[in-house]
Amino acid sequence: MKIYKTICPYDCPTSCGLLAESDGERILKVKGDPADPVSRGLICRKMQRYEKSIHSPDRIVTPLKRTGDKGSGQFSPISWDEAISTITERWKLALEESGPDSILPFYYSGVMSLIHRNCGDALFNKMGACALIKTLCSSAKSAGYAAVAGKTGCLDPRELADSDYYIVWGSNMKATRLQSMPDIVKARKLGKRVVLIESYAKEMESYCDQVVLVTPGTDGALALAMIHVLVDEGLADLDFLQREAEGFEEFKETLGVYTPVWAEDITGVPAKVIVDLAREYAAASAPVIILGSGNSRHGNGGMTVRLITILSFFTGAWSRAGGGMCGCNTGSGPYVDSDRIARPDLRTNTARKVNINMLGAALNGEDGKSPIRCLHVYGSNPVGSVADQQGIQKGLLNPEIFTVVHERFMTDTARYADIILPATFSVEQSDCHSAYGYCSFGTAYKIIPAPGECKSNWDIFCLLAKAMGYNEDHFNRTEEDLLGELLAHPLSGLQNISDDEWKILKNGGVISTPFADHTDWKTQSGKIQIINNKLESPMPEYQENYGKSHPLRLIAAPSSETLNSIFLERDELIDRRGPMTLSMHTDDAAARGIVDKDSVLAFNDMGEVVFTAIVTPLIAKGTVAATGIFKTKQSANGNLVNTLHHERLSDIGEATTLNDNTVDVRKV
Ligand SMILES: Nc1nc2c(c(=O)[nH]1)N[C@H]1C(S)=C(S)[C@@H](COP(=O)(O)OP(=O)(O)OC[C@H]3O[C@@H](n4cnc5c(=O)[nH]c(N)nc54)[C@H](O)[C@@H]3O)O[C@H]1N2
Ligand SMILES: Nc1nc2c(c(=O)[nH]1)N[C@H]1C(S)=C(S)[C@@H](COP(=O)(O)OP(=O)(O)OC[C@H]3O[C@@H](n4cnc5c(=O)[nH]c(N)nc54)[C@H](O)[C@@H]3O)O[C@H]1N2
Ligand code: SF4
Ligand SMILES: [Mo]
Repeated sequence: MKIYKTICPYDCPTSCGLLAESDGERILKVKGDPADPVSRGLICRKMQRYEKSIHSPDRIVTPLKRTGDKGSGQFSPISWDEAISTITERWKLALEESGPDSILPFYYSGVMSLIHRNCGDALFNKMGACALIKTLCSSAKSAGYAAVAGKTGCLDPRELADSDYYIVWGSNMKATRLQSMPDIVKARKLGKRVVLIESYAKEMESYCDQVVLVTPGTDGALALAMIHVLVDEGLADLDFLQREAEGFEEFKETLGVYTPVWAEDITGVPAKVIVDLAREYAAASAPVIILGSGNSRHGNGGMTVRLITILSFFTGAWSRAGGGMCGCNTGSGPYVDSDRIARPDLRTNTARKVNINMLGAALNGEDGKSPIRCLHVYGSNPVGSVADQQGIQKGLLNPEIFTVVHERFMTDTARYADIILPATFSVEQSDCHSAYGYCSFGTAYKIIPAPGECKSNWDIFCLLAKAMGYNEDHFNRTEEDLLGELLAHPLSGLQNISDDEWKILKNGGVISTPFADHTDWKTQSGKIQIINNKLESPMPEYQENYGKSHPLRLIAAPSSETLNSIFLERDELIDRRGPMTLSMHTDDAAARGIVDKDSVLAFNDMGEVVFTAIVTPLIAKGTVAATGIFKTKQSANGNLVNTLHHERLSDIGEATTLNDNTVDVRKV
């Protein structure tokens, strides 16, 4: 029996270091690694029983080919040779008859370690296939933040201990930023205030001193009204703004109309609450805004984040320890050269670009481009996680489209595959991990052999490349070779680390690198960009989001028990999570004769979904929230919440607008 260091590979800001006990064949136990500089041993419930996922009896362990109708879920095992030759023959035919634009690789965040997430790019670049625009998560937030602050590092969450006032702005931290929860709890014990600005506050309410319920998609109006109060009452740090920001004077001229009374109408937040909030925020010395991604997933999401980021600069808090923003861009790294994985140099054509949020349109030829003939899905479950579920399923049923899914479990997407390839877990492969929420980086090496005939993303892409006749050396290496090459050519984030830290990376483990200098504005002009002339709307202003057709605004919130489609194989977590629920405000429920636990139908122009109602005052009026991603078999009519979501994109960042849809709801 031995204890091995490894790292959580999932899409979560921490990338926690783990200790896995193993006999070399199986993982027996998993716990948080106290030596991890970020999580310090605190990990979520999901990963405390990681071995249950790894050794789940539901794993797919051989390649499979479809034997029934598409979507019927009937498959029989085949050999790797047959799988690889079937796939590459279809690819070669499609390339010959329709060109590389007819081949669509599709991946997102199933595995976040750098090699296994990105390694397919090398093969598809060589092939000249479509390039996926990967904006399914928080690209509007990144774009909005960068529009103001460029590449300036915001707070690493470990700096939250120094803050003296906390605004948790649209984040269910209990689910998605577990390692920062102790900071919030401790801060309150020390008498510091924690305010939650949310559209759905059920999980976070008890951890905060005050809850401000805001109508989804209107946070920009709230930020503007707070700025209005700061300027109006002489609470803004004018010296700081005049010295450090571009466009402050012009922006100030526009603020007159954005009064708290104006914002009350839009946001549903009483004007007095806005005034008090602005005053408290200004009175703090080092206030921090911990920003989630929820309010960026709207048609106005980039502008909303711009406005919140601008607000964060109005008190000059950034120049004090613990003051500023957290959750945007820690400014860490880059640690390794991802081009060595993705190999953009292998591409000789200009790629056809397909936005990940518009998979249905691409598969159904609604984007006006030539037909997609081959789809290759890995590390993603688009039937569960992408907008327009019906459109995606329709595309997957098209007999002209040949679909390969590389998966660990029979997901709702895998059921539609022509060929399924069995995938590995993180402990069955080697890789490096760069946490996206912290200044940290780590390596984790293979601990146990993969069960049955499972293969890692890297191994499969190498097999496919060779069968395609691509004889670059790149495809002849092992993942350990590639990891060695990455570490041998470190980028700036690893250039000043100590010998001991190199030893950690050579043996497997996590290291932490210095926090950013929060006053080193990494923008083109070296100033904070209140006005950004590169954008279609240079002047920050209030813009409305999309959805208005139906009376209730629908948002999708993450679940504590699962992580997108990950962990759906774990009965104990699925039982805790319960049925597909839709939370709605007490008044909206009463107006529709709905009580708690009623079966309700949410509907709009896209379709209908059946949920179990949760009636609560802890949600903004006129809002409904669907938590978590489910399996279609848990749904009464096979439809999941993304049936109700349009493919529309955000204003900047080409991102998902998952929280910007409207529905009506009635009792079933
Ligand atoms: N347990 C668990 N952990 C996870 C995940 C998970 O599914 N489960 N997902 C992982 C992933 S992929 C990501 S991107 C992150 C999730 O990170 P984020 O998406 O940033 O999620 P949160 O910030 O926790 O939650 C978003 C919050 O925004 C709120 N919201 C939605 N629209 C609005 C709005 O217009 N205004 C305001 N003020 N609030 C709004 C929702 O109610 C929700 O509480 O977490 C990661 N970690
Ligand atoms: N309704 C709703 N929709 C959402 C969200 C939501 O909260 N609610 N969240 C949104 C967000 S923030 C995100 S980031 C996206 C995530 O969307 P996706 O990236 O599609 O993530 P998942 O749905 O978790 O599916 C990931 C799949 O990858 C597989 N996988 C894991 N590791 C590996 C591996 O090493 N190799 C291979 N080949 N496969 C692997 C898992 O088994 C899983 O089925 O979903 C978005 N969609
Ligand atoms: S899911 Fe998040 S909190 Fe849980 S172990 Fe992984 S990185 Fe840590
Ligand atoms: Mo995400």
